[in-house]
Amino acid sequence: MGLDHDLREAADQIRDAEMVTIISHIDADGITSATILHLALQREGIPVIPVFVRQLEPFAMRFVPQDESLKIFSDLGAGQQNLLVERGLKPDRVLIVDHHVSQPCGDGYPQVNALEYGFLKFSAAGMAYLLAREIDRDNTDLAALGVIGNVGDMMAREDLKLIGPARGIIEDGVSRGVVEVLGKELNCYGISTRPIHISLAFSDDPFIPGITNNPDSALRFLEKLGIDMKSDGNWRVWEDLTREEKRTITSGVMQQLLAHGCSTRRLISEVYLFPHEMEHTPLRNAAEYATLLNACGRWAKPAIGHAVCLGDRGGAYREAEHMLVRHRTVIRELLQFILENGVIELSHLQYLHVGERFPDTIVGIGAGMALSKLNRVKPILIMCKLPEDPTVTKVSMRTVDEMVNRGIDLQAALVHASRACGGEAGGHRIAAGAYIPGTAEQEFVHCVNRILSEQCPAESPHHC
Ligand SMILES: [Mn+2]
Repeated sequence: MGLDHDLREAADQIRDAEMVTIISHIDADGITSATILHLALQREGIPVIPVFVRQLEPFAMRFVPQDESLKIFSDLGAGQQNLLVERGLKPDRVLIVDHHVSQPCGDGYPQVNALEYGFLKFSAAGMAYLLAREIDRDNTDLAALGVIGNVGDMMAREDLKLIGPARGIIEDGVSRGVVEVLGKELNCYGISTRPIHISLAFSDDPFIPGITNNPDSALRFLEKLGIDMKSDGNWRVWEDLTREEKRTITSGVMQQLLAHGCSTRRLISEVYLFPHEMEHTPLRNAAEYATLLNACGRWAKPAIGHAVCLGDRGGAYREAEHMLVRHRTVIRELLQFILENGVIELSHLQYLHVGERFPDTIVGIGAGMALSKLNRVKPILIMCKLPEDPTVTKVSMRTVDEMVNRGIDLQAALVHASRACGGEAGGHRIAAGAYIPGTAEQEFVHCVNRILSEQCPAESPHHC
């Protein structure tokens, strides 16, 4: 047993296959892990058919063909092995490449699962990459996709960089020339596509008093530091700045944080660039690339994201860009809706029901963005109806680092509260979600509020 042994077995199983179906999740990690496997198999001369599903539930199982192909489940499958049994899939015809908690099921199916090797911050794309490299050492050019999947699954969020076995992927990518690591960058998003003041104004991690949510004052702040905002009439982006300019802005932001008594712990992060991609596009860095793929998945076009990962820079890329624009537009509308309708405040959370106006796939993102404009001390809970099943309510919760440090654990709160009403929950301390019966909404919200009050009894609101 052990990682190396399991990878060898999995690689052998793949090499023996005459045809493969890859069943993967629609998010950035699912799309990149499917692409890594797809390319590795194609290079072995094995025909591949990719299938993307929102989640592996009984209804989605009908997309799993009942043919002789080897079924590789990536970024899903570990927790749904009973469904594979129900579908009549034999263990020698299945391989699971995952990083989710495994569900005990008879002898189980062959799998390479990050969790089983103690890799807590390692996504399915990471496992897919290790497997691709096991199949052929020359597959290290796929390292960039491995990095995108890990970043897309928030594996770098807590530590402000990828850690553990993901460092190996980065090293491969660097020596292959497909990944460039910038070690001490300002922690902000949109470094390849957004005007710098917009990047700063959108930053809420760290929350910069006077700058976050305020593009005009971000612009004045940068002008005061003597930064040339434009070059040849075009807005410059973070990536365009010289080392000296970056240093000036970073120390300016640090002073701004200190002047307001805020922590500078989240100021600096590591950034992963892809030097072979075109400048000023979302393909240039891992975080923006992951958003592009998530946008494709959330708008039911994962195959478009997959085509982009496979190298399409024509039609599929243009369509992906459209998805990204649409994604942002709808998120902005959702944010507007939340702010205009207002949240209802309880002692330890604030909540709102958005009905079925917005797709449930973006409600969590909207919640996170709204929080930076509301009382950040109170975790936000947003509910929405599921279009495919109006009896079910989807719940998304978000909080901020400071509250996690003070004991808030949204995942624990939602799991506990869901149990009481027959729902299901999952996630992380800082962001979690649940599906609950529509009839239990009120009781659920109050139950979560009570649990949060136990997790963090003291109410000492702090502005950042
Ligand atoms: Mn994943």
